[in-house]
Amino acid sequence: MFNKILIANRGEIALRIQRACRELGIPTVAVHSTADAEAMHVRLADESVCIGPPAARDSYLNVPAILSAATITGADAIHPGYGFLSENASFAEMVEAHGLTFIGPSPAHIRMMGDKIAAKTAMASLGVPLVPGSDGAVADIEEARRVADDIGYPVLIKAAAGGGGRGMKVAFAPDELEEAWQVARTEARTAFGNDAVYIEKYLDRPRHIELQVLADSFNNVVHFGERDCSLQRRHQKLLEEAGSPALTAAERDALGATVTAALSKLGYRNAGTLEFLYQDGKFSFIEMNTRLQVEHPVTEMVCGVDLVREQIRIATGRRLGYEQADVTFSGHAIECRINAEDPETFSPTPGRVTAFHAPGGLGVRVDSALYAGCVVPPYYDSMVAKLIVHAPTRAEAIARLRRSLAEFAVIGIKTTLPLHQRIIQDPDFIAGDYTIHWLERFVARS
Ligand code: MV4
Repeated sequence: MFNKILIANRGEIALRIQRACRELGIPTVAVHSTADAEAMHVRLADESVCIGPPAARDSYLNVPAILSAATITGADAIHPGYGFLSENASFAEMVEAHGLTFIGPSPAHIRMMGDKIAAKTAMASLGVPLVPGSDGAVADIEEARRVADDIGYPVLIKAAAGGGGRGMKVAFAPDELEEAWQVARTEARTAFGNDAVYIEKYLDRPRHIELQVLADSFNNVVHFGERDCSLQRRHQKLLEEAGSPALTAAERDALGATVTAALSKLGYRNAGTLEFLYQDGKFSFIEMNTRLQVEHPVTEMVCGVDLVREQIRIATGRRLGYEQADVTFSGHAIECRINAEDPETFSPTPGRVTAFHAPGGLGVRVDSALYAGCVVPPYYDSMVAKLIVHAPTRAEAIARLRRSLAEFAVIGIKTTLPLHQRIIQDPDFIAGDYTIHWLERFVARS
């Protein structure tokens, strides 16, 4: 086991990782910017190192400062959390070049999945279903036209270096293709410095369903079921569920069997999430995330697993020690992301939290680094808390969510708590009847 772990992150996820480390008896090092000197993740760590000024590029993305902090404190592993350096293959390589362990997948797998074309090519060759589309990159408009005519309109042009919704353009008919092609290429080149693009059939009303996996260093791979992350606005998720209200246990088992077999052949290691679009009873792989995700707690609640503990054990070379048949699913979990944002305009609302009261009771979990008197700085992501509820059925989880949201008090700054209260009262939400487009329309009509 590691002697000391440096956590290269801030906020609630830094606390989440500290908690797993503490239960394993491993001391932690926090890193922080000057803006976070009073932050909870610094206060709760065994040691802390200031790594730079507020701007993330000078602190939480400052690789030399983070590696120096690990060296001077004698840390032997780095957990990157999510965001920041978590999917930076070069960072993972540098961590290993310094004789430290990167708690995550191999740099080669991080790099492969960062290239959406390489990811799709690999998954297709391993039998994972894809959306109909181009076989790899599309070189020019003539080829784009042939592919689009072949798969049929509407089509979506995507950047190989994209992901998370950046660099996508739809063409609903042949006369829109050339314009979409030019815009997508130019955006890919300017945003990512890589103008490689590919084409897919555009699915018009999918759900966003992702599968959580863990893999050890001996090609043992297990999955922990799906999360439904369809409730998003501008590619920012607001609420996630495990399991999906749209799937049967048989559909989950079949997808899980395909995915775990594929990742075992690929030699993938540590935690990963495969993103699928689900429409008309079919799953289509779109991307793979090679990090711990924000919404991992809903999976932890229904499976009774500590995913961060598992990540750390895997990184030390331990075997998983259980099989797919040992993973069981119990009840239903829902997570609300509470952001420091105006619930109507979504503009960020940094500032001082004058009072803070988190809900509690059976089946309620709050992951947050807020405390009464803390300051939410303006420099980072606006998510300040995650409220996760777990109950035997989805209906009971919604009831528990309603009472927990009513108990939750974050005073001094506006948050998205009132928006969640409205969402969970909507008949479509209560029926589980929504796609990736539902929330944008809900926000627009209210
Ligand atoms: C799609 C799609 C429809 N058809 N691909 C957006 C982010 C990136 N991860 C993939 N995305 C999409 N790919 C095909 N072939 C619709 C989206 C999409 C989306 C996907 C998941 C969650 C939210 C979304 C919001 C808008 C569009």
